[in-house]
Amino acid sequence: MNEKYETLFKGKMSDECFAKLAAIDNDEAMEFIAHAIELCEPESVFVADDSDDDVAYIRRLAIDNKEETPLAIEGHTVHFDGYFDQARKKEVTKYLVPDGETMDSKLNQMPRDEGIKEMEELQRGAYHRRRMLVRFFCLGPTDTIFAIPCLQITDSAYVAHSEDLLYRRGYEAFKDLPAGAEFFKYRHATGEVDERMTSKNYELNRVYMDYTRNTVLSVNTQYAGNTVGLKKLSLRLAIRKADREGWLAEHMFIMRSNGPNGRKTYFCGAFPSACGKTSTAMIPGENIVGDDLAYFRVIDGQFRAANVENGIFGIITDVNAKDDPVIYELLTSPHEVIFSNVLVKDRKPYWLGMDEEIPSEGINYCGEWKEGMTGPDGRPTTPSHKNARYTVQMSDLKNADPDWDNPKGLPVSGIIYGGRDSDTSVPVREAYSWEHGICTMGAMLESETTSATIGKEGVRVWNVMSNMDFLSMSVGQYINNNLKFAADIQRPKVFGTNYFLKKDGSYLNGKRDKAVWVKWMELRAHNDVAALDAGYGLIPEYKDLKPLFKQVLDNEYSKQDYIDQFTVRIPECLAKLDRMEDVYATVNDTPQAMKDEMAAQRRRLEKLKSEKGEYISPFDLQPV
Ligand code: SPV
Ligand code: MN
Repeated sequence: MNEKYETLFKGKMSDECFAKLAAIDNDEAMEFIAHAIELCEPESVFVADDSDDDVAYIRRLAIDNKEETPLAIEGHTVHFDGYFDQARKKEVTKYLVPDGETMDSKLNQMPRDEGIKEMEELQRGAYHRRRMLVRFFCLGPTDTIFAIPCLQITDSAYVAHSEDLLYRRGYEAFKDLPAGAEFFKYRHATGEVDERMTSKNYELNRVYMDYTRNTVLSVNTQYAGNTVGLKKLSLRLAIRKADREGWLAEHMFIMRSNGPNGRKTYFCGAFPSACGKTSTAMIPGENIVGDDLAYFRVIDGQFRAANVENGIFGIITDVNAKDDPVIYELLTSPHEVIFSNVLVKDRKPYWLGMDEEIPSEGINYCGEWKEGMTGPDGRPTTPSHKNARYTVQMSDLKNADPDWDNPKGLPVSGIIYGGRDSDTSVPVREAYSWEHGICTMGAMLESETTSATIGKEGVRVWNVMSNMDFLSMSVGQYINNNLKFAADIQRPKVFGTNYFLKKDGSYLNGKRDKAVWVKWMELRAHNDVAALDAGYGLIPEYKDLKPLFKQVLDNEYSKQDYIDQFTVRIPECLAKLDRMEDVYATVNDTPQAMKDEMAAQRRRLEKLKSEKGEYISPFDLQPV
């Protein structure tokens, strides 16, 4: 190791920690760590390896630092983010673009020099009287083609603890890293804190992606979506890396559906926040591989997906014993769980939709809370935040697929794009082809806004493959990468779902109906049942759904329910096409395939309309 680093490191850390760095001795990593010390001026530095002792130290530190507080059940802690720091913040999340480079104008960006200067000013001295933590992790299964080594620097033990639950350990992999090998790195600083250990200067929250250096810098925030480097900060870097190398990085769950005679069928699904993503990945009787991020590669002539993560950072709102039994049990028994932004009373966590009486006072994201209280912005408050979450590890999930860490990933039979609308799309439909699915389901995905992104709720927004917030290239290029991927092998079928159709203001489907849609997709993936041509995709026949409702939910599925749910709503489908044509008119590089698929969809829907009217019962459609 070069002498300058050696002197600097030895002055800030124990001999043991120094030895851990000396065993790595990667110039780029050492330079990044040295710069963080010089800039942020920590009182001391702790370097963790992959040992259980180091992981336990971080867990304890989160409690000693008062970033987490133990709850009554063993292994449970609660963490609070600041009142104004309850979700990702798009406005302050920017790409740093170097001189001479350009980026698509739809992406939030600023000149690199300016961004680095601002970030360094905000982070200068930010670790005063604090301990800097140096952590090594791995995205994807370690020592595989999927693996991306990552180096995280932070002064937040909550961030490092969350990463221990959510990601695979990566110190050993760093020791073996060849010089010049690519890795991702992050530097997060909490900034000045208030008495609740949340950032005082939340208006100076910044998240800057220095993508030409595979680096993300963030400051004055605790919320995991802004601080946990390996989650959404990495996804943006991974999308660019995948583009350079010819694979795909997606905002998708991976799950296994169990078909007839022990058949295992894997699905990946992209659902914008709060559209039923985790609950689809967690359907009782099926198996989860991962709930948020997937990398796709062609391996041995197969389309395969690996879980990027090792755990779940899930929305806790509406998790209850009836709707999400597996998660609910995990959250109410002794396992390692970090609850965030729930209500705590007498060391017990409470959240909206848990199906239990919620106390009228306690500690929550507002501090000391009482029913009827307004927040510092004058807005009404809730007992727990709608975006309150839990963090748990895969190995604690009873329904984890034993093969979830397969070094080759898992073979994908279907991709699901899950939108949210009350009046347009049927609960489940299948695309005619990969191109049709990517263009009219993935690239036309829409959802009503929810609490996971700060801003107005309840507005229908376009969200390409549910990856819009994380695109680090133009929309056209990203869609094209999806269209081109794995073109010379058999690709998965593509499906679209919508769990949120309404009639007279009430939902047309129960929360558990998604279990039936998944079973139908499983049968379709193997061409076991026929389907009806609805002009914008293929939909189930009543005769196939009726026995599935009986088998999966023990429900009698009525013809009327089927008609209400699967009527083809031509005016609404055409209105959606109008919206999408307007949207894509503003995209500079809309792929020709996208224009062709939209035009063909319009022709099919117009033809159906002229033959059968505006609202077509599924009983009037032909099987294909
Ligand atoms: C999402 O909002 O899509 C999440 C949570 O998975 S966050 O970490 O905020 O991105
Ligand atoms: Mn997500």
